[in-house]
Amino acid sequence: MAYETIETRIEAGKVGIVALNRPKQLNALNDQLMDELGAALKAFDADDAIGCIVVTGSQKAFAAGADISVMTKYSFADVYKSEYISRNWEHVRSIRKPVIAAVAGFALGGGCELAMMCDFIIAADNARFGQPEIKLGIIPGAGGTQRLPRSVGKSKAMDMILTSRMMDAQEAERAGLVSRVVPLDKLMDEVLAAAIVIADMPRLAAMAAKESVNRAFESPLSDGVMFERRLFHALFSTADQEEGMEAFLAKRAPSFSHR
Ligand code: DAK
Repeated sequence: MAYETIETRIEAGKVGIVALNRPKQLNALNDQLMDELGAALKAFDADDAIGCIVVTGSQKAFAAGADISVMTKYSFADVYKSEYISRNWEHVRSIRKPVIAAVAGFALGGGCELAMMCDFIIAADNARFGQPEIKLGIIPGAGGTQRLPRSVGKSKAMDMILTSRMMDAQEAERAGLVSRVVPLDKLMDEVLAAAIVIADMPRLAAMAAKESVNRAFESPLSDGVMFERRLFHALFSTADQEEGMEAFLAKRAPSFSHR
């Protein structure tokens, strides 16, 4: 499929990369981009060769938020009737393979929310995160008021959302918003290395781990632990569980079949 607002490629035969590509608008997110991103993510998710997906932007901007030039024309009736955001912004949440956000530069508003919808964020040392919607007379609307406090705690989330201040990469790492910070010129190398490690893991275990960690955000502890326990039990029916344990005991490298 030919895309106009994103670029896709496959690295090492097993990692799907989606790069947002509206450089003049700092990758501001519009309907076309979100539709194309959704289509690309779903295609990689359905491709058996792919074991991990990376969403990234440019060195200057992961994404500077929803496209303000589009939003400025909307009324309540427009956004409510057309299910603005809900209808095509949350595809990433339905992807079952692990998705890493590789963030350099600005990740603001919907851009920060998109990064938080991914499974984890690796940031370049020039990354800046923020939810500046309040300056536009709105609030974060793609999950920012919910995911940011779960990541960085209530106090810091309130500080960012109410003052609109940006968080730099180091603060984001200290606060737990990002898993690691790497030099800008090493970002894609580091992310690709992590993505290859994940892609080489037994696929069913990686998918189950993702599903179980995400359940921690959606349910009380006892329900989450029960969900984890059931998936843990289920993995004993996979060929890769047998292979992984036999290989460990035989002191050899495992050969996973992803079944
Ligand atoms: N939308 C459209 N264009 C944008 C943009 C954006 N979000 N951000 C930047 N651009 C454009 C600029 O207008 C400029 O275009 P030209 O003037 O060259 O034509 C170009 O990108 C370069 O930007 P700057 O000249 O401003 O570059 P600087 O380096 O000086 O500044 C900046 C970079 C990122 C600090 C600045 O561009 C900026 O503050 N941008 C806006 C950031 C922002 O406010 N983001 C939040 C957007 S609101 C909803 C759910 C979710 C949302 C909405 C509704 N519902 C459920 C209904 C989400 C909302 C948002 O994300």
